[in-house]
Amino acid sequence: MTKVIMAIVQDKDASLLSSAFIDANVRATKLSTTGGFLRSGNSTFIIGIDDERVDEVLKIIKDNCQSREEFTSTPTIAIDAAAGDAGAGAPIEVTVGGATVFVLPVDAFYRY
Ligand code: 2BA
Repeated sequence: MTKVIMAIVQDKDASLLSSAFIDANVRATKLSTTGGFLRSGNSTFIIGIDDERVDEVLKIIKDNCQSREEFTSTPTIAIDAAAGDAGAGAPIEVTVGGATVFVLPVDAFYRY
């Protein structure tokens, strides 16, 4: 086990992605998380994997997650300020990516 992949995906894709990991015999942990900007739920997968399978896992993520247009349901103060008085409180549209992925080195791995 040489890498940890952390993948933040949309809830809508999480179930399909979980199934794809099982089919490919990739072990993963799914966390229910919240995007800092939209403040709505998303899913974060933690995957411990050997170096030689990193590309395979990235492809599975890419193939099972899609980007979507979303509207902010609870606009932040920062958005309101950027929009000016006229736009205060108005929902804005953002493109949420299919997956935001970090690949990290693993110093040690234990299973007890
Ligand atoms: P959220 O923080 O809820 O962000 C959702 C989407 O809102 C983002 O999609 C982006 O299109 C937009 N957005 C985020 N911050 C913005 C800002 N300051 N100004 C304007 N638009 C902004 P993605 O970039 O695809 O990100 C999807 C989710 O991935 C994020 O949800 C967050 O949970 C996570 N994420 C993205 N980049 C990250 C990073 N550098 N570190 C940690 N988590 C990250």
